[in-house]
Formats: sequence, C-alpha cells, structure tokens
Amino acid sequence: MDKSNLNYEKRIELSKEDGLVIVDMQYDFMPGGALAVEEGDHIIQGINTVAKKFHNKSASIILTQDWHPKNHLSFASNHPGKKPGDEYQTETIGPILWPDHCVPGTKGAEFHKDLQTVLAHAIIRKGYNPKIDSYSGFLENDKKSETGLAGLLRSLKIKKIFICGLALDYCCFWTAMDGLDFGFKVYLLADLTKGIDDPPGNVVKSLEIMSKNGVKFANVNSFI
Ligand code: VGL
Ligand code: ZN
Repeated sequence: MDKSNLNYEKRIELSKEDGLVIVDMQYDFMPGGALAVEEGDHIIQGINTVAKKFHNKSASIILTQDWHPKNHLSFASNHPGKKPGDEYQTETIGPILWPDHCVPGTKGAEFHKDLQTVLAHAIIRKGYNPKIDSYSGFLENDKKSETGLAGLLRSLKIKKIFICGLALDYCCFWTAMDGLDFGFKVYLLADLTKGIDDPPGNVVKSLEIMSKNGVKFANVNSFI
C-alpha cells in the first residue's frame, strides 16, 4: 500500500465540529534541517489552502510543535558512542535515536515562515520532558502523559480531526492512532504529509496500520 492506492474521501463538508491538526511544521524537519524530511516544504502551500477552508467554516486549527531540551534522551548526542539512526529502545525513547532537533531558542524549533500560523487557535508543544519522547500530539511515549490536545478538542466540541504535517510515519502516525483511542474520527490528509521512512518500509507499514485501525484518508481536494 502506498499513497496512490488509498481510498480518498470526497466532498467533505466542514463544520465547527472538525479540527485540523497540523503536525510539527518546523525548520528542523524541512530540507536543510537537522532531521530533514524529503520535500517537507512542498506541503506548506497545500496546508495553507486547507487551513483557509477550515477557517472559513469556523472549524478549528491546532498546531503541534516538537520541543526538546538540549539534554533530551532521544538525541544520539546524549548517549556516548551512539549516532543518529542507531537503534535504541526503552519504554519512552526509540526505536531509533535522533540528531539534536527542535531545541527551544534555535531556528530549527520555529515554524516555517510560510506556514499560516495566524489561523491557528492553539499550539500544543510536546517532548519537553528530557526522559520521554513524544511522537503523538496527544500522548507522550510513556502512553500516560497527556499533552492537553484531547482536552482542548473536547472542550471545542470537535468530533473529527484531519491530520497533516511531518512526519507521516512518526508524529502523524502516532497522533492518528491516539486520536482513534481518544474517540475521535480520524482522517489523514495523505498528500499533505511526508515520511522519514526510517527504518525503510516504515511509511507503507504506517499507512497499513492506520487503515486497518480505522483511520480514513482525504486530500487537499476532498473539501467542498
Ligand atoms: C518527529 C522524530 C522525532 C516527527 C519528531 O515530527 O515526526 N520524528 N521527533
Ligand atoms: Zn522530536
């Protein structure tokens, strides 16, 4: 399974019960960044287009922002002898180690300047505990610590979320899976996300798992 043989829902009519969750559109995930996702910058204009549609229908827009202190244990630099990409799995870190990324105060932690952040209702930061990584926008990797996203969406009476951004096989994947667990109807905007694909095959595997578990797919043209 790849993006070309997914079933894309069409003619979705947005309302204020819908939320757009834009994941980690920060410089470190863009080409040239510390944890660059190939063509990560190619989805910015499409995300802005969709964000405008949400805004026009009074649907909410939430941003997530990866946000790690310098001593974060997901960084290979904090494990003597290890390098980015090395396998490393504990209950809260892994399955691989990362280059230093999204450290507050660095350019890499900032949102890409072309992303229309002005339309966003809120920003949810994740991964600030140095001992716990947080791929999901809902739950840190201990699977216990909530970021506040579920509470925010519930208080806004949002029932359905549409996920886009970076990276497909990590933060978008886990946000989608946890979104289901928290009881939301979940869509992945498949043309508005790009994957890391490390380990190789991870993107296809992620799409399969999401599909099997009930995540639906849509794209930039799915909205009326
Ligand atoms: C991400 C790895 C580490 C992501 C964040 O945004 O997908 N991936 N931190
Ligand atoms: Zn991270």
